[in-house]
Amino acid sequence: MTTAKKATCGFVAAAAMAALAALTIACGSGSAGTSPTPPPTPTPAPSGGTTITITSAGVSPATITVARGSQVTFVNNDTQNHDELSDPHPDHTDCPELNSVGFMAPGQSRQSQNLNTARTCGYHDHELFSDPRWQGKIIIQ
Ligand SMILES: [Cu+2]
Repeated sequence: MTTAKKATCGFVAAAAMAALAALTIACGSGSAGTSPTPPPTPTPAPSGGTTITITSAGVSPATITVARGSQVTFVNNDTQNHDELSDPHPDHTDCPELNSVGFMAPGQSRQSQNLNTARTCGYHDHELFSDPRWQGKIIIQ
């Protein structure tokens, strides 16, 4: 039943009948030296307005608009810990991409995952969820 399929590659087809050893030389075994997944490049300060800063006054800006595919960076410049997660509390299911932010000690910054879906994502401080200072909205366009 399995008669054909020997000539999947022109080169092998020419040399084929010679030896079974040719089978070990797989046609498309492209063992190039390049890795298909480069390591994530650290972006210390996104210039496109995707940074949300937390101070004792609250999150700023409380509403931010970003392009689809963006990541937002939260910077905790407050003197206390913050734990920013997607609405709704306590399930955090609206925008799971935000849940990679999470806990930040003072001075720490954290990034969301790619925000690929056009929608509005609310977030809150999980441990201080009733305080509107730590709540905001990310509008993804
Ligand atoms: Cu919560």
